[in-house]
Amino acid sequence: MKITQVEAIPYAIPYTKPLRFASGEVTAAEHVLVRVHTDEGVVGIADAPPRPFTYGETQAGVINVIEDLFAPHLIGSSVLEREVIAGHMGRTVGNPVAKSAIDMAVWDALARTLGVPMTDLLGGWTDRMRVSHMLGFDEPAAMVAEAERMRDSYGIATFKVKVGRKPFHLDTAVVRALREGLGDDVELYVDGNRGWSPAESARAMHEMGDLGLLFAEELCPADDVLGRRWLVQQCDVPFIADESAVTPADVTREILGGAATAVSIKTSRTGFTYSRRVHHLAEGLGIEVVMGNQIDGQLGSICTVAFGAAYRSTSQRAGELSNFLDMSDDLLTEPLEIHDGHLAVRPGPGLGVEIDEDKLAHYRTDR
Ligand code: MUC
Ligand code: MG
Repeated sequence: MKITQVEAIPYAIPYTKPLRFASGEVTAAEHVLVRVHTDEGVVGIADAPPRPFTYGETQAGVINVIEDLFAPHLIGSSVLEREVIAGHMGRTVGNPVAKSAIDMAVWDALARTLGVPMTDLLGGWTDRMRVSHMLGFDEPAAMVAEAERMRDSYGIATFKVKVGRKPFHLDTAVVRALREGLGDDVELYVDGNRGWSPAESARAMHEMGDLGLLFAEELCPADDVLGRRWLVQQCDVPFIADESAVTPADVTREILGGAATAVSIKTSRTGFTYSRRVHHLAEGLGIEVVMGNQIDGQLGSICTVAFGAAYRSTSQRAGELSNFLDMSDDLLTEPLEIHDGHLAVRPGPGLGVEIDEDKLAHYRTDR
């Protein structure tokens, strides 16, 4: 079970439909595929999607930190030593996406070595999750058409609407059009990616008060400390901490400080090791969790559903699992499929997915 090699491979796959939101935009998946090889010939895989606008990481930076700082320590370690590996990576500050990809690739190598599916190894609660689709900025009619397409083609009935534009009426008009167009059977929630001030957020939430929203997420910066607490206190739906709560300690601080009342778990930024800690913490605090999306491709999405399906509380709400539908292609031999609004885990050992070597050769950018 000893690690013999670590690969960090950059690749780029264009989006058919770029995603735009208050803190940035993504037009191509410029990610890093991480592969951890063991002396038994097992290969664990995971994806690192750098998000400079959220965590400051870049594709080149992810590769550098893995090759220069993490890989030398990993070589010779056992894939059972997940806590030792996490502890060593923890000596480097930041870099959540790079650390998480290593962590999940090590877990995948372990699960493949044991011959068990990842969800079973993590917790084994269920084998699928309901899917929530993220709608990026556009005109109201285009966003309604997109949601209808997702509902009609994939059975998706939960939508996270990107908000945070100025003036805020641009976004409240979209949410109203979605509710009117799709009716009361769909679940809607909003994510501001810190785009509004606390006062704008409060006014926008008031204006959408009759639209039956499920949650509000990161409407204003958590650094607006008192303003955000004031906003959260008057919010009548759970207020999700996403990019303001990257570590378990951040979650504790944000929840106890009144900056949020729920948390988004993203395996791309907390791997499996720290996502478990966030999940346990949320259970102890008695707050809701949502499995979030770091603008993941198919490999990242299978990690999210593998974790989300493993536990009762992480599989209650729809998980953000459909971003890959907006990409022009992907790297897996058998593409993920969403049916009846659900994404299932793969039954094989580990994550149960394999990389298509021809596709990787085509999209990798280091050769
Ligand atoms: C989200 O939930 O915010 C956009 C920025 C980011 O870091 O993740 C995405 C989705
Ligand atoms: Mg968010």
